[in-house]
Parts: sequence; C-alpha cells; structure tokens
Amino acid sequence: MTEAQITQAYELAKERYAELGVDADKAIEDLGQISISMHCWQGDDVSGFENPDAELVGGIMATGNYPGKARTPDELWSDLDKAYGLIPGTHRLNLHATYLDTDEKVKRNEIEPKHFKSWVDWSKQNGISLDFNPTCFSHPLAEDGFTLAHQDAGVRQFWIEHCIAARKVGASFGEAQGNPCFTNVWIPDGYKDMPVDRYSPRQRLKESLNAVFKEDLNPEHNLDAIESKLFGLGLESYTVGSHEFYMGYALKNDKVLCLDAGHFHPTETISDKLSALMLYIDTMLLHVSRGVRWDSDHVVTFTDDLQSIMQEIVRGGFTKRIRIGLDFFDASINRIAAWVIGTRNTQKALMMALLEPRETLQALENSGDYSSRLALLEEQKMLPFAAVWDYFCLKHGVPIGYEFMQDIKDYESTVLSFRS
Ligand code: RNT
Ligand code: ZN
Repeated sequence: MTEAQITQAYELAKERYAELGVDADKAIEDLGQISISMHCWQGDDVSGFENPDAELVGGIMATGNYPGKARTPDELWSDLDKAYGLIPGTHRLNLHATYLDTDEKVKRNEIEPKHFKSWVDWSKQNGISLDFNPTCFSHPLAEDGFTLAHQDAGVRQFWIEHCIAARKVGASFGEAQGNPCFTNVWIPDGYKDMPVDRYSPRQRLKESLNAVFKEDLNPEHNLDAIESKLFGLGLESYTVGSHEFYMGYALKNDKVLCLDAGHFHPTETISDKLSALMLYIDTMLLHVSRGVRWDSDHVVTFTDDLQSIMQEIVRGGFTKRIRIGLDFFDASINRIAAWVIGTRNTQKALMMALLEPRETLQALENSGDYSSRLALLEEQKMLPFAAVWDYFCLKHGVPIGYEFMQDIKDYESTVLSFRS
C-alpha cells in the first residue's frame, strides 16, 4: 500500500464513521495520547541481570527456547529500541528490580537508585518513562514459596526491606522523569496443597505491606500498586495475595490496585470489574495478558476479552486513571515480535473502542431499544477501523500492517542470530 492509498482509505473510513457521529481524527489524536507500559521481561524470559543464569522460580515460567534472548543491558536496550520503533506512539517501560545494571553484587534488600542509573539515562535519551517492580521471586529466600507472608520474621524482613528499597528506586525514576512511576508489588506466596490455616499468612502479608508502605512518598514520584493472583505453578491450592485480599487492602489503604487479566478463573474477565472498582479506587494498573489453560502470560491477541477491557476504559473515561501495562512472556517465538504484536494489539483494541459510536449506543440503551443496540454493536465490528489504524501507523512513522515482521526478520538475521 502506498501512502496515498492509505490516506485515501482513511478518508473514506472517516466519512463512514462520521455518518455514525464518530470523529476519526479525534480517535487518532486520543490514541496518540495513551502510553502503554511495556514490560522489560519479555526480552529475556524474566531472567534479569542480577544473576542471569538463576532459575525462574515463583510459580511463573517462561517456556520455549527461541534463539536470541537479550543477555546484557546493551542487548536489551537494542531490542527495546527495535520494538518501540515498530509500535506507534510514545510508551513507557516497566522494569523489574533484577534488571539492575552494576558491576557490584548487590543484595536485593540493598538496591539503590544508583544501580539503575543507566536505565534513567536510557529513559531520558529515548523519552520513555519508567515503571518499576520489586522482584520477590527467583531468590534463595523465596524458594519455599513464601516472601512477605513467610512464617519466619527474618525472611519477611528481608522482603520488606527489598520492597521499601524498590519504592525508593521507583520514586527516583518518577522524580527524574517528571511523572509518577508505578511501583507494583507482586509476590508468589502460596501453597501447592490445601492449607489448614488460610488466615495467618494473610495477616502476615497485611502487616508486611503496612511496613513496606509506612513511609509516605511523594505521589508525584511514586504510586504503590499491589497485584493479586489466583494460583501459581506448584502453588495451585492457595494464594495469600488473592483478589479479595488486595482489593480490600487497596480500598482501605488507598493503594493502586493492579489487575492482571490472566489471574482470574478462566471464564472470569477483568473488563466488568473496572467500572465497579473505579467508583472506589482512584487509580488502577492493568497487566494486560492472555491466560491459556495453566498459563497466565501468553502474548496478547485481538480477543473479545482484550476488546472488552479497552472498551470499558474508553467508555468509562478512565484513560487517565488506569495505567495500561502489559505482562506476557513467550520464549518460543521471536521476543521482539512478541512485544510488537502484543502492544500493537492492545492499541488496536483501544482504537476500536475510541471509534465506537458511543453516544448513539448509549441513547439506544437509555431508550430501551436493546435490539438496535445489539444490531449496532455487531455492525460496528465490520466498520473500516483497520483503515484508521493503518493511517495512525503512517502518521507515527511505523510500518503498516504485517510489514513490521520484515524489520524483525532483518534484525534477527543481522543481530539476534549472533547471540548464542
Ligand atoms: C506473575 C505476575 C507478575 C509477573 C511479573 C514478572 O504471575 O503476573 O506481574 O508476571 O512481575
Ligand atoms: Zn502480572
């Protein structure tokens, strides 16, 4: 497709949308304002640089051995650069504590902003703001499946200190970039088999979190998020930090609640939760992901589920109060392709939601004309939204459609294939 053809197709699409009262130019402008927090860990199967050979432990797993994973900060930066170059718009990077860049051996509970200096430099150079996560897994003190809820006060203290240190790193990012870093606590804690005491570990987790969040940090620099889960691998029967646990904690303590789309029962979706939670919670973080059977972290595809999440964000007017993060890790395909496919899909779903004839649909609903509501909802699936998406990509100077795979293949043969 030539530029002229893409533009022509867009002009026709725009007219089609205008007939329904939808302003396609506005949708393009609005989508350009939404930054997705892309996760660093798709680039290296959640290995990090603290001890890249360490096993991934904590109820999560990256499967596959596609060649070319990033082994150093330089390689990860190069890969990220490639990925961001194929994704329209300006986005964020979500970093984990184990991605520190230093020659020293640093204990997790002693991480400091200086260990992430090169990331801040990278962030400034590229105009990409950072979010952050303490890493409460893949560590000898997390091997028995417990961290902040551990029975041993000493182990709990270690993880409390790590989370406190991580908040300070997050705040240093926020200060440097001039917008808040979301620092998200996720812990694996749980049991493989049925516990007798479900209460005490949750009491301990609550107390540990109180200790972690004791010091107030400037919310313009750091916002604390907490992420629930249903179960982990080898931790199937009980997760201390369940949805109810963190929902209660976030409501009571004014924290950002993080919902990971893969952390609920297979037929349970997070889209319906947003409009309920946003009545009581100021800000949310999402880990957009795709659950498949036991795995909660498949690459995000253009599913009904994804579309519903983005519709709810747009319909509710939540684009400023919900930070959209991604969380998937597939080691069986080109990792840059995984990033680009998942992030572009998330944006496509947002674009589709932004092009919805919202007012007309709302009016039909309010008048009780549910037949017309259903008819229009279904017909709009066939509207030329792809033409608007292509034009958006053109405007942002990134490849149109499947063309991005050619760039990725070139990068694979010139760069990735030399990593062994
Ligand atoms: C694990 C959680 C968590 C992690 C990342 C690496 O199930 O989803 O968000 O995926 O912290
Ligand atoms: Zn997650």
